[in-house]
Amino acid sequence: MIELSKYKSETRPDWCPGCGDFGVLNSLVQAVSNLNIDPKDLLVVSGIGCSSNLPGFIHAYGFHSLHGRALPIATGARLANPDLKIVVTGGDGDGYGIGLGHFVHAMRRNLDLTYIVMNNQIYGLTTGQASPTSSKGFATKSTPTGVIEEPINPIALALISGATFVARGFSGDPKHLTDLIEKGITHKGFSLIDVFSPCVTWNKINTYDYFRQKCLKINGPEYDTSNFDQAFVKSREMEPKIPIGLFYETQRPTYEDQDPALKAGNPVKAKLGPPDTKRLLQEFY
Ligand SMILES: Cc1ncc(C[n+]2csc(CCOP(=O)(O)OP(=O)(O)O)c2C)c(N)n1
Ligand code: SF4
Ligand SMILES: [Mg+2]
Repeated sequence: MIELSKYKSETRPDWCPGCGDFGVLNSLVQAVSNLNIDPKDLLVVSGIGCSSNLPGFIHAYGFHSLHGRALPIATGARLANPDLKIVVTGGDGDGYGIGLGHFVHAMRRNLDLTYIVMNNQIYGLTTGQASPTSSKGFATKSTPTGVIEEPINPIALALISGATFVARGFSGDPKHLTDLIEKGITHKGFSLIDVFSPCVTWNKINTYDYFRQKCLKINGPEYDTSNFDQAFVKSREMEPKIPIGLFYETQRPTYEDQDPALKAGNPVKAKLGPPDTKRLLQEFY
């Protein structure tokens, strides 16, 4: 286990006191420490939002990118250096709104990425507009008479899009969340960990108390995490309780395993020098 202090950033989190994202950061740090992942071997990529500020608050490689574009950046990093552990972090607006297309494509490709979405069901950074996971009827700054649309179900969407590890946690239960993050990072392939991470400033409905009463852990011998159909049924449960835990895990080849360009080895470790023009020309004969 690597000491927790090794991941301590010089930048202190600028989140509101009590923000759920603190619990996610702590769980992530605990998970990488438990897994002995040295900061030099870890890259944390994000988009834009309160939650997307996270890479600044952990001592590792970091990339705070553009709104909704964390997954394409992480894809590039993954293909450039398949030896890195890559964790992608962001919010529900970032990943399930503007970045939704990238989310679906990353899952069908089964890139070896761990995607942690701090789902507070609101746009926190921009001061409280409805997000794609805001509940129907929720009155926000942008929906004063209540949200009209049905919310996105990220768990169901991940399952049908080909994610090979699909889980949901709650930032108010850091031990459980740490375990899910550890399993997600260890899993080879695309891992989604959707996390209920309350925004204490702009969402007065989906609070810590609300989730403490509402969440129920998936467990018991009757639940088989390799059973896709059972996971899909579970993903649609919202009443009377919302399941948290590991919904589904399976193995299939990753994009990196199949990419012909990577057969020659890790690109960042390739020898630099003039191109082998003879070999390149031979390809055209
Ligand atoms: C292209 C683009 N569109 C819109 C914005 C404005 N913007 C910044 S963060 C954000 C939403 C943040 O919500 P979420 O991803 O849920 O993160 P949270 O702040 O809730 O953690 C928006 C709309 C932007 N920065 N860039
Ligand atoms: S506005 Fe909400 S999401 Fe943003 S830091 Fe504050 S509590 Fe967290
Ligand atoms: Mg949000």
